[in-house]
Amino acid sequence: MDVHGPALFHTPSGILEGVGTSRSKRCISELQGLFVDEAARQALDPAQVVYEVYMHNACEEVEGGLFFGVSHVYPGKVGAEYFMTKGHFHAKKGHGEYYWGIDGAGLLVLMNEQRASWTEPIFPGSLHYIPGCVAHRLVNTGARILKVGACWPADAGHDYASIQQAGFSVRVIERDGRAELVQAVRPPDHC
Ligand code: S6P
Ligand code: ZN
Repeated sequence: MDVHGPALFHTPSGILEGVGTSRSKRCISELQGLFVDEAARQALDPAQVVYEVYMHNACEEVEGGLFFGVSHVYPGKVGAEYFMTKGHFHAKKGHGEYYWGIDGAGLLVLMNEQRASWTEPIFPGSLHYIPGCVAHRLVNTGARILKVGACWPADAGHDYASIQQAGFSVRVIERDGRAELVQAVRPPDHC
């Protein structure tokens, strides 16, 4: 890949455009098994966007390279569970990542290989270092689109299968108008 000239990173819109950039989206229809309430998911508009990812790929998936992206997680819920990303470990487990909050409010859910989970609040200006061997997922607990920047090693890859098989050990739900962390009662995610 041969990318010349600067791309554009608009803030606070979180939109990337120009050379080397791309955009992908995940709709409700693609996320079977991700949320605990499958019946509630099926009752939603299949075309509802749950999240989009803007990417800047200036290199191949090579050791020493870097990828840059901005995730936009839409506000909404499936049943009581907030819209979220699939979440993943990196395929090269030891590779870490930086996230930073651009707009909106949410939680970064983290889980190590022993399935211990913890969260960090995301807000404009928040900075998050995700160590290697730690799965990560974005959850939008606010009323605006949650926009989060990310930079990670280009050869990190994504291990979605581990999350599909065992899920995260916690879920984020709304209870009495507030975000609450609950132990996952039905681990396997199947999206
Ligand atoms: C990539 C980075 C993000 C996510 C994005 C979507 O390593 O962590 O760009 O890809 O937030 O989440 P997911 O879990 O569907 O890849
Ligand atoms: Zn990642």
